[in-house]
Amino acid sequence: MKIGIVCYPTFGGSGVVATELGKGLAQRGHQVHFITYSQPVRLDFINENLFYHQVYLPSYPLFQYPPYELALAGKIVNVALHEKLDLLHVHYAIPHASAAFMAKQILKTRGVELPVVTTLHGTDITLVGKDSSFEPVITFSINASDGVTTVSESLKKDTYAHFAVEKDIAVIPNFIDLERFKKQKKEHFKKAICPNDEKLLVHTSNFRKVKRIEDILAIFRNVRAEIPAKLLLVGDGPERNAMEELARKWQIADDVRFLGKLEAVEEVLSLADLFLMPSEKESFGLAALEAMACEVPVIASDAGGIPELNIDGVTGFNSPVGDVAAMTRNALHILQDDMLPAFRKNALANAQQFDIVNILPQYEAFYEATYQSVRQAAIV
Ligand code: GMT
Repeated sequence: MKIGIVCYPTFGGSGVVATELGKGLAQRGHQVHFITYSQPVRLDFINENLFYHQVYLPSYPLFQYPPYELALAGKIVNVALHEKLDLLHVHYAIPHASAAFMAKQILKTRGVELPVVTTLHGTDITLVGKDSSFEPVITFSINASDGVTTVSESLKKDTYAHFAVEKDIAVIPNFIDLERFKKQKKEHFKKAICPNDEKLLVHTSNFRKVKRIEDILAIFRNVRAEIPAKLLLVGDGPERNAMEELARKWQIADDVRFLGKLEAVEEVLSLADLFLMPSEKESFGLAALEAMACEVPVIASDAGGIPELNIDGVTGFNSPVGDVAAMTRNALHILQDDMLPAFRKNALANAQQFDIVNILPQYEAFYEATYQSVRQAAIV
């Protein structure tokens, strides 16, 4: 198939899922065309089946808010016509689903029927999307998509709860490349960070409010009061400065390192004893899956889709959002030397069911079904 993929090109989240999906599809012989405003971070190799089309946004003094959605719709039309796309897959509803709808209507006037699949990822539904300024457009463009998927059962439920969506939603969970995300031998690196065999706690995210970084620091402070421990924080975002200040205020800064954005996150995860994800909302928790694939148990909140991934008492623990005391207790339980190996083993075993090899065919089957149903409808 010739597949167009629209996504955010950024580190983490939906952009990573979309890019890894496109790379996997290209390896299986599909021709994949990425359409984004800059080259996706994980689009780090090129082959004969991978193409990248940049969306340019002309500037004009009148535009206080440059109309990205129009430029994107125009680019989709252009790529669909010239590359003869069979299907378009958009990741994250805002503004990709409505740009896809506009492109689809324009293409119709040129005799081209472009099937559109929309994958909802999380905050496009649970946070930003349900804001009254976006809600009518999101509802409309989900219903106007030819196929809709969510990354967890929980997000599917939230979509039906917050929007008047009539379409069937298929759940296709996020996935991981186990060839890349596996525990690597990094003893020298671990010794450098934890010279006295301290336990190492890790968190990776975009440092937005929704990730509750303050809870991470609070859990760490409590754990460190009981056992020698260090904390590595990977990523960057709006909360970072305030959290650096808080670490200094709580006098734990010497044992906390903010590493910023990192490409090879699997190297850091390979050192970790525990991963922390106390998020306010989390439709799936891809970062936790990456940790589990590197044999790291997870202490998390029970928000959204996390319990579908992190099995309570088996691969880690899930507690109510904000329950720092429970999260601390559970962290200390897992970090006991006689507990850790079993939790590590279970984390890896559960991560294996999300192997890209198992999930990619689900997307292929969904594309095929969507393509056929659009074709049938066009014939009738
Ligand atoms: O807010 C974020 O964490 C980024 C966001 C995104 O779409 O880029 O992540 C969401 O999508 C990820 C990939 O499907 C999920 O693993 C995350 O759980 C989800 N984040 C939230 O729901 C907060």
